[in-house]
Amino acid sequence: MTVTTARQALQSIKALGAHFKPATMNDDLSQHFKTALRHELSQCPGQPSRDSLMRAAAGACRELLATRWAASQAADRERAADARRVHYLSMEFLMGRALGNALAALGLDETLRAAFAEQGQVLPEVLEREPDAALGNGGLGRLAACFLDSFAELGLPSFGYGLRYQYGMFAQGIQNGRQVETPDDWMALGNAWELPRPELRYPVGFGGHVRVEADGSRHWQPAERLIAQAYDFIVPAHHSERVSTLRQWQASAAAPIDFDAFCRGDHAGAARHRVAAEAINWVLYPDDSTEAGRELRLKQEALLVSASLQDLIARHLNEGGALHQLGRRNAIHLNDTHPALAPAELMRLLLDQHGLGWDEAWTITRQACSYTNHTLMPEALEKWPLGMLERLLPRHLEIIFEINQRFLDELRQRVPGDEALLSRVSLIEEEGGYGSGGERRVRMAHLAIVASHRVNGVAALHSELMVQTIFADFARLYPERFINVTNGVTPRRWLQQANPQLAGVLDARLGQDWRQDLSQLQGLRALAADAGLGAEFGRVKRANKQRLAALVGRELGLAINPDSLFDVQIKRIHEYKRQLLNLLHVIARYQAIVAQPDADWTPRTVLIAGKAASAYQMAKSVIQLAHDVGRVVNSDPRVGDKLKLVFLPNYGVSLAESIIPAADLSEQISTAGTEASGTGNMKFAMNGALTIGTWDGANIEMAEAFGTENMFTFGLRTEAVAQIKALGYDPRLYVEQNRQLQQVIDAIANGGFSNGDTERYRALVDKLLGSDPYLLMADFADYLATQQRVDALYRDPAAWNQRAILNVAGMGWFSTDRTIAEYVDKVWSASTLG
Ligand code: 26V
Repeated sequence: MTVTTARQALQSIKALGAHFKPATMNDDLSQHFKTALRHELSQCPGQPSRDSLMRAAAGACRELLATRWAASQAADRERAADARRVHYLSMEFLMGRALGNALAALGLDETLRAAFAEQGQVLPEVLEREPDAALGNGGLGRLAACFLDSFAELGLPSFGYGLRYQYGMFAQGIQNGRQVETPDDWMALGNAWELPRPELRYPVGFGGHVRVEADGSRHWQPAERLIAQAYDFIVPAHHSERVSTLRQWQASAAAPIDFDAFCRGDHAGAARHRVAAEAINWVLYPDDSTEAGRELRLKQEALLVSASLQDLIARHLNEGGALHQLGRRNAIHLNDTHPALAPAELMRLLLDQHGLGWDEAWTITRQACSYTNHTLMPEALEKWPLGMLERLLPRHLEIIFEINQRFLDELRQRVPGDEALLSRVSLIEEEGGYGSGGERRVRMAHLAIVASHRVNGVAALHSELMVQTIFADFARLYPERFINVTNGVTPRRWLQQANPQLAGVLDARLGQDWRQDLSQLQGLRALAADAGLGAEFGRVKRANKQRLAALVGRELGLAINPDSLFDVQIKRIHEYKRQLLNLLHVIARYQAIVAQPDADWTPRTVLIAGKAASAYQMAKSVIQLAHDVGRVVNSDPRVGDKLKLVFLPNYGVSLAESIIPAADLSEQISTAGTEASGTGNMKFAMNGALTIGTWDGANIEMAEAFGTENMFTFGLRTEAVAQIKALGYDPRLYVEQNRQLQQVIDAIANGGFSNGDTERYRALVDKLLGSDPYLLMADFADYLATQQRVDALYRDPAAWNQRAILNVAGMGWFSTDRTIAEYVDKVWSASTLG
């Protein structure tokens, strides 16, 4: 590895010419706050509500940060010639709340704590009034948000580019144990963190045809023209006055209302095209398993890409950059394939609008572009039907065909006679591919790879599997293109803000610099056996658990015991993540307790939270089973405190911030080889939870960092999974040989948790006994045995706390500051271009 600490990270980034000025922290927030509060109160006089205080505080921070933001932009402009700017294109940024982060960044939380106290309010309750900006589905979106924090912190000249969704991730309600989805109207009361930029507007076209001019040049005549306008979401640094930008696009129709239709009284008809344009920004797609809305999704992707690239080119030219330098001065990063139309759009802009020739345009494109893959699941690899592209983006399709033809021609020279290879790597999938419905489709990942100078996976194992499986042909052809950059999380949000008490303990032992240089956590290693520190860890955990228990009481009316072991699994509900394996363990434990109520049980509270994609029936069935099992277990008088199962609804960033610091045990139990990285695993370990996990994703690197003996690992490893499948896996054999497993499955199948209804879980049980593609049956026995080792260690608090300290001590590597420094080193700096 080339970069080991945040200090080195800073060096790399300074080499890019970043502007980095330490914060002075003397801005007069109180003055801004008082003015903003006066405005709030002029509208609703009397004692200010928590909402008014929250808005006044956000307004005040915004004033201060907007000034810093302007200075950051000016500094980057001055350095444009020697600082390569990074443009991070992502359909998702899962930002969560911003006020607590802004106050921490400005170093003014105490000032506001006092100001709120004057109004009879406490800070955390005011902060809770802010809705989450939930503009992402899960890990990929949250990673992008952590990246923005590190961009600011490290002073990296950069833009995040996304869409300004009106409704973010759906709100999850539970009715009769089932998930119900409702729109998340997160901006209903405004959004203090965005600065509208009416002067930054770009045209974006759809449909129409391509006109061929007399000189052979080609020009697209779109049938529909939209305008994309910028809204800048501001992201503050914590140890400097830098403010980074997330630029989000809002679509509207270029044409005004149809006046004739309006005058005829056809008001809806007069505005139909406007509604269609605005629909692009309505929702974040929560679903990767339905056909519905695919066309709208493609329009979203095209709008993001087109507006962002026009903005980039305009800035480059305004700053005096020459076109041929565009790729050297600007990095364009594709966060998965969702923005993978970018190379086609960049080629179009360079060829058709700026008059470059193909070769020059292609050199620039390949210099600029890089791509991160976030999943090996074949069903998540985007492929767009040719018919749809032809209809909406005819010029882009032509360009994709030409990229493909030149790429395949080059290959024919390099590897003559291998037609099978050509058809495997072609950007165009012929009819008959998985889920194609008999249509030809563009493989977006192939486009991203061919157009990028670097392609990376997000954890060591994932990057290895990526080049051995889905991208094996490309990796053989272009080995130097494929690298690993292991994910991280921002310690500012996930340690400092989420767990202020633990942060205090770290400050007392290590000083405060770990916030900027997380590798300093390793200083805890020498203190792991210090009984005093162990006791402090224990006290902090106990207090966090008490707060979470109070939240569970408030939200669900359920009493949980803060002295029980808090065993937590929070993440999107997906079969490969195996929440069902967790439930099988809960059922087995329940049955064992009922059989022997007087045995010496280690009390446990199992907490699960997560959303299921709205069309993903199997995931929804798992949520229902969690509720059914919870109802039975939690109300059984023979069980009492020995076991509780809690499903916390409406999982999101803010809920994670409450849950993670309170966890004793972190469940990271995906089938080996399926979880690309995981980042929740990192947040838990950083907060002193121990992990029960498979040898998968970043679990592996975490175990290596803090010692495999300090993680509860279990289950088949990747090679064993492949082997067992190759030999013909039969889940029934495992069930027949394991009486406990047999009883668990029987109880579900026989309606033991569904009031005798044997239909409810038939599909779920059939799948477990039939194909069981994620090998729950094969891993069950080892999982249960490992859970017993967890119980045993938990009964020895000193030993448990010592391990918790060692876990935290080993997490220094997993900061996004280190991740971003690696991207700069290996992907984004001009030196990677050769
Ligand atoms: C695909 C689609 C398809 C269209 C509809 C919306 C949608 C949304 C997301 C996806 C792909 C999601 C891939 C993803 O989130 N991967 C996660 O990335 C994390 C950050 O690298 C990583 O820690 C997780 O292991 C990985 O599952």
